[in-house]
Amino acid sequence: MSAALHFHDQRRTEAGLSLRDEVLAGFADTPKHVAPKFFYDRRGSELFDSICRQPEYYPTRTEELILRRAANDIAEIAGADASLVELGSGASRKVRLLLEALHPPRYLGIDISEEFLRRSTELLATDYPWLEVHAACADFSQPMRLPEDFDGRHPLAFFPGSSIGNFDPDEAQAFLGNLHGLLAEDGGLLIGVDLRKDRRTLEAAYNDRAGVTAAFNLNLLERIRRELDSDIEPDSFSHRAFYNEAASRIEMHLVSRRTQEVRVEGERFRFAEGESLHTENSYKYSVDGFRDLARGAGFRPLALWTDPQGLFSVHYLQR
Ligand code: AVI
Repeated sequence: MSAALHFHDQRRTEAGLSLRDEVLAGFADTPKHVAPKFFYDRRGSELFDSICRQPEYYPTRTEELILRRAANDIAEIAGADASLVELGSGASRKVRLLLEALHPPRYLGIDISEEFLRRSTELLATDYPWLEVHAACADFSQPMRLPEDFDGRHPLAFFPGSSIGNFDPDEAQAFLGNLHGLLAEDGGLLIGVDLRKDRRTLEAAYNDRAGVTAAFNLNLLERIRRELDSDIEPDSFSHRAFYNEAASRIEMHLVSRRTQEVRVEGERFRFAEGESLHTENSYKYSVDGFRDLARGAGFRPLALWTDPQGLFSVHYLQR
């Protein structure tokens, strides 16, 4: 364990972090839904890490390949004194490629899952003794501020993994607008964005043969059972993921295997057989479509890297 870790607790209980409120509101709605940020308890973060290693899930390894090839160019654009701020840091290994190329004076990892965040940032502090390592536990889908040490210090924000795709396009633009406000005048944003492609490749990535994505989706119900007063039975739901081409997104659902009534915190909710609980959208963009979105949030697209197959993109946006 490293003593060098600076920890900032920026959780805001009023800002939509409550699983209870989310489930009670989402189960009462038509169609039923729960926001994907609730996937990431400890088990969910571990399962996501495992998804990233599945052969069908191309985004992680493709983004790593792009970053490995582009790291020196990125370092040149960012400049020598840029602090690195990683959003949704989790167990990310990608940031190591950047740390090694940029050699920044300080790093801040921001994540919603405290345990995972502590573990991964402590490891970074151990492995890079020259680096000042900060960790902020925060829900970055809500407006937030950078800790003082990072304010106005030429930060480069890094938002990998196409997590931007988990917002609806309107929310994505609002989120990018918040980030634009968060960064100092000469700051930049390096962001990974999954690209549109054929249905087969996309659907395979969200229906891996080992069943890890299914377990990740169903863990949301396990979490409701563990953390709330609920009799929900995860076994009575099935994982479903498909490409909604018209909307340019993968949709994930949990489908009720039978007609059932579920109790949560004293309230009862009816699920018909085949009724779906919508748990995630994962939007896929064209390069131009994403650039337009970024411009709409005030950013200036400066550089772009993709892989030879055109599966994934990494954009450098200037504030
Ligand atoms: C975190 N996010 C970008 C992943 C995605 O691909 O949308 C989450 C995920 N859901 C199922 N598999 C991976």
